Amino acid sequence: IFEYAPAPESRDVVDIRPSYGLFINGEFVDGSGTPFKTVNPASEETLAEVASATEADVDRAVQAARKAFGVWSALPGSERAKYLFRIARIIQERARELAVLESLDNGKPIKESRDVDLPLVAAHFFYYAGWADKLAYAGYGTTPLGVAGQVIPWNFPLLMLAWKIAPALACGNTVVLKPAETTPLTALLFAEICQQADLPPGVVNIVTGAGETGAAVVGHPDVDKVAFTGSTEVGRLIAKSVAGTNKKVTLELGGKAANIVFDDAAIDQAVEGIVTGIFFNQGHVCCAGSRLLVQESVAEELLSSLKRRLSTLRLGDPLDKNTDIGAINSAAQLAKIRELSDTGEAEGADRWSPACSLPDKGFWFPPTVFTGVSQSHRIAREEIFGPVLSVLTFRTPAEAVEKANNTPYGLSAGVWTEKASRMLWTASKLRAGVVWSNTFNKFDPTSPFGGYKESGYGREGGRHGLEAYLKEIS
Ligand code: TXE
Repeated sequence: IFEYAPAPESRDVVDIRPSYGLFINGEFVDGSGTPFKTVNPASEETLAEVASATEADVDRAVQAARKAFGVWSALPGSERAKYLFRIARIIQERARELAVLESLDNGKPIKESRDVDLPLVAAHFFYYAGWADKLAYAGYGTTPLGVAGQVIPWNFPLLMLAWKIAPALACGNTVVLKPAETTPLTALLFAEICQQADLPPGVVNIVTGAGETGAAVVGHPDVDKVAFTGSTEVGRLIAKSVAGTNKKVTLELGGKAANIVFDDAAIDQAVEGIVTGIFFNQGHVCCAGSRLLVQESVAEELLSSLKRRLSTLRLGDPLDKNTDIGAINSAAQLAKIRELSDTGEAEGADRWSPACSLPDKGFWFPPTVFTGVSQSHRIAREEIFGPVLSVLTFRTPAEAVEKANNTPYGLSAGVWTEKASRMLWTASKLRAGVVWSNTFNKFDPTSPFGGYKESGYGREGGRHGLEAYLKEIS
């Protein structure tokens, strides 16, 4: 750890209200449930009190969305595009405010919310705005589904909102979206942006609350499409609850991605990719490269280089522009990371973290590497969703593929090699929705994203992401 001068971003760029209502039919209204508090995970201070939507509130939101569907779906695609372009531009104009609020509510470093999340959020609205008047050429039907019920997690609050809302609106659907209970604030600021863009009332509705609110959205009989990103457990519940209905469903669930490093890889480049793969966003990433599979002959060299690199990471205040590792999003998530890491040690793996002091207040976990991990260990099988890397070794490409695929998940993977033939062979054998080659955690609105096996089904992003929001071609 080396010395550096703190460079804090100003918290004053964002005006956080003491309390927030639900956003229904273009207005902020009271919720009927007991309001809840959202806290800054880096300090545990309360940021705001937020309304909780009951089943009756969700019903009001769905009715508003249903009514707005008539108007919105009847607009020519070029008119819908204008609104989406306007929203995209306002997001760019207010990017600093949104990034600071995202870091305050989520705990992620400002350099990530500012340089990764916000540019991608705007890019999704620009990208799907571009599709709105070209759907007929895409080879899909051009008829929207109706009202989309969307439930999102806390790891990329605004980006997950963009993944869900931008394609839904471009295709002519209206939405009722429920943000996660630990990170509702940027979705509520987005609601203000919808007002600023003069979006017709009811096209976007935001209902805040816990799991019960999410269940009410998903279970509402007048919702035509369900889009969920979150845990595999809740994904299963949702799949069961919509079984037998006509609702179209996409589920984006957990992961346990392998990041495979072959002996001919550019080691320094691979080290950067491993760091990005698992320590980006504190490892709160469904496609995180949480299992490093390294070829035995280069394992020692790679690990010592990785440990050196980890010793330069700065953990601390998410609003400091130098910070690489921010806070864990909640006490519950911290408890889960601790529990699984302790299991790693108890099952015999070797634990290592760079010297780093953790702040007294807030939820923190140091970057952690486990070596000597075997495939049966819980830390090799279960999603930790934190800054914890499990290292396994392999001797042959076939063994690498066998280990990489030995997981109930199948969201993503990374392959590091200078040989194109090896890259292509390995990628073709991996059962994962995304395979990155000599890079990791690269996202782009033009690329489809989604899982195999217990990582869910359906694709979001790119041209494929439109399919989820349109009726099949008849
Ligand atoms: O997820 P939940 P949690 C994984 C990760 C993490 C674990 C638990 O491993 O440690 O899940 O996180 C709403 N019907 N991922 O508990 O509960 C909930 O309010 C409808 C991976 O936060 O799945 C929130 O808005 N909705 C993941 C959203 O679902 C319900 C991202 C996600 O919360 C509901 C997050 C219900 N019955 C966690 N119960 C990824 N794929 O990126 C809860 N919700």
